[in-house]
Amino acid sequence: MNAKSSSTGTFLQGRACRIDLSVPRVMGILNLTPDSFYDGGRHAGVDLALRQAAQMVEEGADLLDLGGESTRPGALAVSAEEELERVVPVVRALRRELDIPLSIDTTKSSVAEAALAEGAHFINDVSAMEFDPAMAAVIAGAGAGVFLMHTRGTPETMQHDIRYRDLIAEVMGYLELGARRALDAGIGTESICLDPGIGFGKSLEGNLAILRNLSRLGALGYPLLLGTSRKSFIGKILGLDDPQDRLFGSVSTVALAVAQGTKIFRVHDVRATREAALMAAAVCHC
Ligand code: HH2
Repeated sequence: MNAKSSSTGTFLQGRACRIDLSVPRVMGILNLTPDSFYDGGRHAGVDLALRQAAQMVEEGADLLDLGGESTRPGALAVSAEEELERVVPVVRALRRELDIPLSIDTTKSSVAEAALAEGAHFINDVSAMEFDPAMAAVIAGAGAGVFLMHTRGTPETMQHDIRYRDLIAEVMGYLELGARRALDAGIGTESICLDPGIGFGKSLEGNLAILRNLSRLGALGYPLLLGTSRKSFIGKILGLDDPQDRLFGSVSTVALAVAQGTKIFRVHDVRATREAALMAAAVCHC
């Protein structure tokens, strides 16, 4: 199957799991970090993480995304050892306690490898496997699925220069390159999902331009993941400094993205997102 034919396909293949994309899907965020911009410190440690995961499953999450390193603008990198300590015990516990596909938000192949060995199903790499040259082979070797996101620079530097000659073309080129890296390593077309990276090296206007052009990004031939949840561009438009207040703004972006064919939403608020996405899909037949 080539990339084009997979755009009309209705599933995303992970390691030993398949996500049906005939309706929009919700990826619940589970940050195991002390410093994430919204939920930092809230779910660190196995017990708190399990409780939050169970709550998201109850609310209708289709998969969970576990992160051991914040990627908010300005965040400092953490060591692989630290990230492993945060992520691996939670993957182990979740695999024991809950039946839901797990994605690991990491750019480090050693973290990906350990989490996949514990039974994780997908890797979510915010550098589209650019930062760690060993990443693609690790994912291919485990037969896992991958979320490839556009960024420019590391979280520490990505907001230093947010000017583009043609933002949409650059994002598309970067994601195509990531998909090529994946295919060359032996990851199947049906295991690749792309993400334009809202807030990663983008201005307010850039984020809005992406949200207006999701159909163009979809034409790359892979399903799209979108992460707008409670991000600062919503706060800038609505005058809401506290991420706590940005739920309604977040949910409205989800409905608009469903109308343009986006399939998976990475969010903190599972129930609100799911209901908005399903309503939008019913209206738009998508
Ligand atoms: N956004 C964040 C982290 N990982 N992965 C993908 N694929 N797409 C995104 O938009 C995305 C992501 C940042 O959000 P969050 O995890 O809530 O915060 P932090 O990076 O501070 O942990």
